[in-house]
Amino acid sequence: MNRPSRVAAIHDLSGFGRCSLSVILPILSVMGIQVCPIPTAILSSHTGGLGDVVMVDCKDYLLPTLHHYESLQLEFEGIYSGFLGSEDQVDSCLEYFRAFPNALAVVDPVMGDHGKPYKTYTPIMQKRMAELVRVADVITPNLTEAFILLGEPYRHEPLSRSDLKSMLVRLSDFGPKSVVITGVALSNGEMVNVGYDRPNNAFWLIPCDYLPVSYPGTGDIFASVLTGSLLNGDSLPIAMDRATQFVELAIKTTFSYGSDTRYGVMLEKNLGWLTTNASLNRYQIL
Ligand code: PXL
Repeated sequence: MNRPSRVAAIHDLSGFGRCSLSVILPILSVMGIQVCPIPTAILSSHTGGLGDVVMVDCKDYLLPTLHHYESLQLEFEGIYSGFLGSEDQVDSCLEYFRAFPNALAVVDPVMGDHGKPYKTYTPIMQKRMAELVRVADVITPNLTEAFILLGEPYRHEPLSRSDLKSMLVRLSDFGPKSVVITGVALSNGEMVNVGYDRPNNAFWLIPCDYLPVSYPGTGDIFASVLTGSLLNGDSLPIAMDRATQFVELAIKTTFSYGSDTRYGVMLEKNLGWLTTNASLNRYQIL
């Protein structure tokens, strides 16, 4: 193949606040991957505390767009879904995954954070997201989303390594070969991202430097770097390491400016790091 890998990115387009397609496009592009954005909804900003958001649901856009791409006989090496605007978009995403069975199927089951679902994620939406997870190769829930998928109440207390291994295995029982859970506090006080590579029965842990601050969009940034890295041939732990280090760099850069956290991380200042192809070795065995 003499063209860059191509990914269909089925996410919302939030105009302000640096999340979803606004960060996925530059990240995958700088990693040498062609992104075809397929907006699930258009919003004036993310829904995390910026007042009355204007939202247009693109539910009638997804399937005709798939049919157009099929008529062009386009090939995709990745199909990557995230924030969905409404329930029936789950069916449209399932059609995309079905149409490109050889593509890496990445589902970021965007549903909530800090123990709570996002405003637009009703219990029905949460249930339907679990259906999408079943057809994925890779899923990247944060801890809140992992508990929602497992149908268990959120646990605020730190988790043990064996709790996490059990969660990873039970999530991969849904179908995905690779499961990554982000933003986990361990019993020893460490913040980590953890992953499971089912075919190799390998559990991985990437330590994160903790700062007492949280920005919207960091889950989207993590999942896009992970997706780009996997498509570029990295192993799961190396891809997790790259994604973790990039999110950490973006957070630390932004934190140093003391900007309004609702505006997201200053991605523009750090994108270049993704072109360096640095050697990474921070991963550990979970
Ligand atoms: O980053 C997750 C996300 C994506 N899309 C929208 C959001 C959020 C998180 O708040 O509101 C519209």
